[in-house]
Amino acid sequence: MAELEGLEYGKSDFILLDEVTMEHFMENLKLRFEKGRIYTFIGEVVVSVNPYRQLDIYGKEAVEAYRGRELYENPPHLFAMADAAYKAMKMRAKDTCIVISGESGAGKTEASKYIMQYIAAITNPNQRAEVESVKNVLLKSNCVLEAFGNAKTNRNDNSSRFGKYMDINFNFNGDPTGGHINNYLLEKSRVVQQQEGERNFHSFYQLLRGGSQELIKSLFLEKNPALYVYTSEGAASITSNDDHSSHKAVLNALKVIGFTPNEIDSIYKILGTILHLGNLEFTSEGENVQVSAKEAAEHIAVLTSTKAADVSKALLFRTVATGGGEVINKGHSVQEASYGKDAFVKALYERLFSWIVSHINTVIEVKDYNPMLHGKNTVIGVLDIYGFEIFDNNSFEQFCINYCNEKLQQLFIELIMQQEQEEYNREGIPWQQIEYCNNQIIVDLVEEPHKGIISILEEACLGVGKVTDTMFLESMDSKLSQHPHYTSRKLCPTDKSMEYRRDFRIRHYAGDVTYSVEGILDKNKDPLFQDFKRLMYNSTDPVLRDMWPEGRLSITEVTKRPLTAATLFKNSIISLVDNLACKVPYYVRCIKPNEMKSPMLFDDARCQHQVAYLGLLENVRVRRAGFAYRQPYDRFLQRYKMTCEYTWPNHLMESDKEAVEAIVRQHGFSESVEYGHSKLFVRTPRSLFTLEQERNALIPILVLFLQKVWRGAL
Ligand code: AOV
Ligand code: MG
Repeated sequence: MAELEGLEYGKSDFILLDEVTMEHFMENLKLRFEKGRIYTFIGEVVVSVNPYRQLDIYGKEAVEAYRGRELYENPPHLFAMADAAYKAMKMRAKDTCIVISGESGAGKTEASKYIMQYIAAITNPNQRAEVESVKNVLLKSNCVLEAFGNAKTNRNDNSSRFGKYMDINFNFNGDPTGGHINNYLLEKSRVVQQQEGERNFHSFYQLLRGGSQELIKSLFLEKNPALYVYTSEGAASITSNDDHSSHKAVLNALKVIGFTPNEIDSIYKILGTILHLGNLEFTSEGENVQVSAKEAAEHIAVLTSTKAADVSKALLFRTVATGGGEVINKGHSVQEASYGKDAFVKALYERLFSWIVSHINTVIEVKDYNPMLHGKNTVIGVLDIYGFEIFDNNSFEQFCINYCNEKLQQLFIELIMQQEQEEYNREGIPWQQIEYCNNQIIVDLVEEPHKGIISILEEACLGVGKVTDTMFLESMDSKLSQHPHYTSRKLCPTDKSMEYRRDFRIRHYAGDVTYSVEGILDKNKDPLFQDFKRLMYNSTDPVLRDMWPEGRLSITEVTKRPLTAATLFKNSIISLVDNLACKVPYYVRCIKPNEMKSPMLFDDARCQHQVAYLGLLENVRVRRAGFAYRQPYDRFLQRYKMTCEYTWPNHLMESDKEAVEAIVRQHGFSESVEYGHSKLFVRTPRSLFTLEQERNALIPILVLFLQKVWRGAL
């Protein structure tokens, strides 16, 4: 057994605090952070503080120390929790999930990777080739998805700009047999525009800095991100990632996953197309709008396997069906053309990303699984989404991201409370009500049918006539002005035209966020001219064609208006939450220690704010009001029977429960336990530590004794 931590590292479980106050909580959290102990338990929940430096705690030795152990046997660690989730899945055949939450830059994505690495390390001891290959693809998929879905923001150099939920499937042996990735709302507006100091998705810089001369030339590019409109903002900004070496790693990962050389070519051609589109401008001569650089349109045609004339036509004209069924080409204004181009670029990237995810899914999907033959197929799901974020300018994307975090907080509260209550009822132990700060009211503000913000937004987008962003805001003001978590405010005039920039503010569980309504209807409607869809569908590149199936429709058969982006997102998040709610949940609550990405600084106020809104103190209270540890009688007995003369080697009592009572009595901690129907509930883990120590001291004596017995000496 690995050495337990000494007291100089503070309390390894917040349940052991002398008093549950914010002051004591923060003191312990800070002490542990400063001593390099970034993980602390609250029962089974892991609280993690981002160390912003590499710690030597994830290697092979650590894996061995945690493999198959009980949670309290080792210092707190992600591995301890991953092992608990794995054991629950394997031994009890339960689907489990690991939900990682915390604000942007708090360490969620890193945690999810360590958890996956641990699961990969402890499974498939027989090194079966097909299992190894599944594990390899699961691990490599991270690298690819991060390249295409992460970017440097002002809060995090490697910020996830999409939500990811990955199911790993296991067979009855507990070995991974496959998996499935669900991705949620990629922040595609980043492709065409980034805030000051931020970057586009990593994939572009990796290509431009790390791509071979030959590849770059074949895409008609040059190795310099500053030359391209879409990458120039972030060209000079530094990240902790090395774009050059990442390109090689991604290329290798794509190959390992099973993308063919042609498919990999197509991926890079799409990135190249996007960069060329970014540099393309429109000019007008009278009525006539033209593409500024003919060459760019030609390059785009080559890269997308289409004709240059068709590319120009899709960029400059729109095909419309008149009332009489006649089809005409209507020329764009310069503004319409450049708006259309941006929408096309965003769609190209989004579809590329979704196509990559679905391609990975076809490779890792469980094939030929026969439950009659192979036993129950169980799942561990790992959720790593974009964290709560507040920028100087918050828009539609932040609104969606923060709503998603609101939903997960709600799920946490429900499950933690519910789980405890249910277990107490099941075991016949009285339950004591604890007040929790419930954020349901904010969730309702956003998602309630007919009344919530998303419904009002949907209504504004689908309304007849021209509805403006300001009209949407007015509609919200009139419907929500009484809501305690909603405020609308007028800011100062932004320019001489005396137009008012208008915002609304939501009081979120994690803080107040002011959202701008500028462009919000458009982002929600997310329109794209049909002409681009047809252009892509008519490409001779099978990958592109595959991404744009609806381009097959002719102008007169165009489908009815789909649901808007926010409603689609809401539906996907609701089904995600439903899916998580039917699994046994494990939680990692990540905290960001400072805004400077510094390994030294523990910003008390920032940390305390996070502890408060994550509800960690209430979490400790719930666990403490009840019992810190609980174990089925048979398991408890198995482990500690050697420490009691009445139970060693076997007890003669009527039930395991009575035998456990004998152990507890002998060690003098009867006051701190309750006996449930099937489990022993222990109020503080200290009693268990004593038992553990005694057990450890006895093991060598016992081994010696058994050796003598075997040798016939006794
Ligand atoms: P996030 O996933 O929570 O933010 P990350 O997991 O990307 O945050 O962490 C941000 C950065 O902090 C990483 O790139 C590392 O440099 C560092 N870091 C985090 N955890 C560790 C760790 N355990 N050990 C060492 N360094 C770490 V966001 O995706 O923006 O919400 O959307
Ligand atoms: Mg992340």
